[in-house]
Amino acid sequence: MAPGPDLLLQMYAGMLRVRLFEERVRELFANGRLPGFLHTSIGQEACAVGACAALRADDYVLSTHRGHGHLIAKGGALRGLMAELYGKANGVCHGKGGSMHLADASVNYLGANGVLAAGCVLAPGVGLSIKRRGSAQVVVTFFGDGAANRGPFHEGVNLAAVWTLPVVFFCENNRWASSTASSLSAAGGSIAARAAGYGIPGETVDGNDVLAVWEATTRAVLRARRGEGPSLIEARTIRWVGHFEGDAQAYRTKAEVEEGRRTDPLARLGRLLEARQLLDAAHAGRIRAGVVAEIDDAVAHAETSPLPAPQDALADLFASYPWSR
Ligand SMILES: Cc1ncc(C[n+]2csc(CCOP(=O)(O)OP(=O)(O)O)c2C)c(N)n1
Repeated sequence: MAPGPDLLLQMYAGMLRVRLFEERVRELFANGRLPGFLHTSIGQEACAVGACAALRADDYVLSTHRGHGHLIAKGGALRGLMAELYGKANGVCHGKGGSMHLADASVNYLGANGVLAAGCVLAPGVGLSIKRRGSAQVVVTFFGDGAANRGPFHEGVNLAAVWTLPVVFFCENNRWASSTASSLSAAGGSIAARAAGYGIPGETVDGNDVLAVWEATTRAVLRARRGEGPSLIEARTIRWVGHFEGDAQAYRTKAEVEEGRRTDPLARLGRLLEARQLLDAAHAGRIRAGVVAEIDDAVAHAETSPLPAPQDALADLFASYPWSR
């Protein structure tokens, strides 16, 4: 099982899109253009992109407080996402969700979530819906290593296993839950190993290797589509930036961030593509220019978009049914 040239290039462009989007968002936030609170996933792009590349368009994703990359990787348009971060009326949630409560039903992105591990208990519900409709869809729920220490993680995995639901539990282990080291808070030394307690497959992968992430997720997705139930993936990665924008990161060493940069998932895939003669500097430059133009367009669109009207404050509080595929 190996991705072909088109998929490799697609993953490269996808990681670059997430990276450059989030770098721009950090800049905009620092310049006071974006309201609210912001968590970015710079350094962790291989997780979102590798996992989502293993999905079909009609599969579902549940995300976290660090969810911009998951939405971009699931195919979300940058205009709607950026406008949402600006709190503007034509954002994906009409400016009422913001960074931590994004949702975009047009790409079956069922939502970022400010409540840690909430996606782990929402996912069995999505999985049950898939199963009852007799569809071959799958849901991937992303969560952090910190979230894996909360009760909802265990409840969700247990229920999905008992009911043989098509769920992929995808843990992005970036070593930290805010300022608490995973090594001090997660018993057993391995989150993937917790799968054994529920009788499902658990796998640890290098979360900075997009191919490894894609392969592990593809295995889990195929198993789910065959009706064999859930899997747990633990992708080990490194976030290069603070837990939130403005975090002084006094709890960790510079060496860790340097390690992250040395294992940069984007540069790593770039080297592989070059070695296979699928990418050269000119081609990489064109991909980058295309992504930058897309981000410039999203910023211009967001800047010129209106704020939500006060009289619409109570609109969209409840979803109409059926609201998605
Ligand atoms: C139920 C709950 N408890 C506490 C918090 C506060 N909080 C926000 S992010 C975070 C750390 C999350 O760590 P992890 O799950 O590893 O994800 P990461 O931030 O590393 O992506 C905490 C404790 C919360 N949002 N929800």
